[in-house]
Amino acid sequence: MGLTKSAACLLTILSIASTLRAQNPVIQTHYTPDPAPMVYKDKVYVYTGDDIPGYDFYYMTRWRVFSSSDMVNWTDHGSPISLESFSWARDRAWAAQCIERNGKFYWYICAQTVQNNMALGVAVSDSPVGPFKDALGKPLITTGSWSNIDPTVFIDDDGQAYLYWGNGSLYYVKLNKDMISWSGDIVEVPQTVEAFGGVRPPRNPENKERPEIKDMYVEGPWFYKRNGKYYQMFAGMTKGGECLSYSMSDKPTGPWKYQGKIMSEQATNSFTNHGGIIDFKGNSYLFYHTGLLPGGGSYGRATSIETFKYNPDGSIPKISMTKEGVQPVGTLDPYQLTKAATIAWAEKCRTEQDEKGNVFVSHIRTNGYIKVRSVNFGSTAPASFQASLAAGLDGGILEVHTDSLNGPKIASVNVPRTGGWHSWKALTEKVSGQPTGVHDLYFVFKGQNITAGRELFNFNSWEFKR
Ligand code: FUB
Repeated sequence: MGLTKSAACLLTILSIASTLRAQNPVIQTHYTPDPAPMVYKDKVYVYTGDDIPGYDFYYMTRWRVFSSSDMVNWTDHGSPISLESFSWARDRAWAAQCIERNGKFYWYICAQTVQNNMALGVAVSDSPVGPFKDALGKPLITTGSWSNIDPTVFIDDDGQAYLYWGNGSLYYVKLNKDMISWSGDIVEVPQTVEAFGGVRPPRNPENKERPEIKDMYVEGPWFYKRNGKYYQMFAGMTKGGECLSYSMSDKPTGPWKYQGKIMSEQATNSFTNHGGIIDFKGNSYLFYHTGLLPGGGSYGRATSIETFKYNPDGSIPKISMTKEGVQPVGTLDPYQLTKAATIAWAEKCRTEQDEKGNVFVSHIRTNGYIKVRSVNFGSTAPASFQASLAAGLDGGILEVHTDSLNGPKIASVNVPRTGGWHSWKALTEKVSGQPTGVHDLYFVFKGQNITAGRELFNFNSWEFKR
């Protein structure tokens, strides 16, 4: 039976309303697989890969980093490292994790070497967002194995750092204090049912009847400690794809005890899942990826986040993916210069990085928009709004609305041709409507006359003034 016109109209309204509430995937301007969150000072940084859908494999050439102080507005810091940063790497910029030690940031990556196996490398920086450079000029771990992927790193309370990694097998080494060398042997963790819920069945072409596997360690380890217990989250196996499972131990090197699945049999639209867990501002968060960003799939994955509460015994509950994601844990100060690439949700635009590393919003089209959540105007309304904009051709209009796409319009900036797509001009307009208190802001992009359907302008930063 067909839908009546009014039922169809209601469904459209409900679907638009749910898109406007959506917070997952948290980045819409790029595909961001293999999220690795890091808390540093009052911010969360998430280090991700960069999927390029359309290649029918995990074709990845760079890594990306984003930061947030409220868990909903994410600032894009671009791509500080790529395969080109490592002279020994030729392909497969796969999963990675960054950690801070003594004011330096160590970003452990994996990549395919010129000898055609996989190896782990490490890049170093004085800042969590780079610039990073290859710390060694050669791999940190290279054994000629395809298993050398997905590094995860943790520094224990006694100062000993551990690097775990592996696909199919799980390995670790003890890192030295310099974080770019290691001591002792590479240890392979025994794969047992007790440790990881199951074991990989032996490859035997005769054995057509494969035993059903409840779970097993596949890849993507995430190693951390909480309340004296060590956790090893990993991509496990479930019907038709990967799930997220975990094991626990009283020691950093095991023995591990399988605890169960955290996220399993969800409609993620991706064969793989890969996660990271942090505590931030009193909440616990699971970062994972799905293929649910439009145009995505198993080779176009994007970071999502859910909040959860540990059970009193430290075990992790089952977590379901949601479209709504997480709630803000802070507000944004509109009187500070904010990069336009600080985004809670974006449509019909992307972000881009110039040769100096400046990240801005680009590919802006008519009726596209950026949503920024929880903007606190305080008790005195702003008098003016200023934005840094550039247009190589006709330009367009940047409208600022509060609360919803069609909410009160508090400013409207006509963007002229500025002399180039990177010729930034600070344009100021009066603010109307006296906004005070906390609002979501919508920066809505409009074309003028014949510009509909084309790229309108680039957007670098914004601020309000009293
Ligand atoms: O992103 C490429 C690979 O897919 C990662 O290294 C694995 O963990 C899986 O997510």
